[in-house]
Amino acid sequence: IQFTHAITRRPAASITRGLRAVDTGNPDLALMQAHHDSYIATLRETGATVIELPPLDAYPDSVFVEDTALCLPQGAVVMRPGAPSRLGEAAEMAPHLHALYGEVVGITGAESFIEGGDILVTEREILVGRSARTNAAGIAELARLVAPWGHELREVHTPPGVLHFKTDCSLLDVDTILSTTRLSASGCFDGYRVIDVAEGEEAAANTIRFNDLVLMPAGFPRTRDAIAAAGYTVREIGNSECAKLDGGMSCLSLRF
Ligand code: CIR
Repeated sequence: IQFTHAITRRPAASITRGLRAVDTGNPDLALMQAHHDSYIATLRETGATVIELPPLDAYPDSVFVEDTALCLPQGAVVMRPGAPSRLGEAAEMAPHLHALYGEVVGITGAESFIEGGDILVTEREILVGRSARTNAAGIAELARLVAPWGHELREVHTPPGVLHFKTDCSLLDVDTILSTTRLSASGCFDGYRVIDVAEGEEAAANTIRFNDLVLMPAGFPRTRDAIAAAGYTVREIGNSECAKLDGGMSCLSLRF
């Protein structure tokens, strides 16, 4: 799977009010911006076009654009984030998707909630994890929207206490998934090749493969070595500030 585009959004000064499961202190905007710059430069290095949207101060978590949409080859689906403070971020993304896609549809049900961080697209199926942000109605609505595009959905479970399904896994290639053992132990990746994140390095699971590079958060040497040993070219990106808000590599872009 080759990507030609990514959409990102610059972090806003309001990032200090971003959501977090456990408070370990506020992120530093300047350092986050520096990490964000290297993230974008790395995506661009692969030849892709990266669209950098301006900061949105009204939405402290808006740097985590992945949660606002699902970008498929046939079209884009605008999400309905389950975090009340993030609901409005989806409408902010919609016009940018219309500019790049012929077909843009949206999750609209008043009871439907779903965030992009809970969705893993592989070549054979779309895995969606139920979580505190994504409910059955949201998943059912997504299934109806993507069925005409030929996609099948499979519902899986996000481990308890984990923000999103993809907090704990990522797709490295057509049939290889990087996963924490607490997630893969559920059997949800049976039939795929699984590379386990090293014990104690669970936060390394939020990694992305983007064209010929694997972007992973810095500071997880055993997992980095395992990914490199499997033949991937790894780039470590500073993630200390996003990590304070439970964010990682996948959250920071929409890729298609
Ligand atoms: C949130 O709680 O929504 C943000 N602080 C972090 C979102 C991370 N997004 C992602 O994993 N896709």
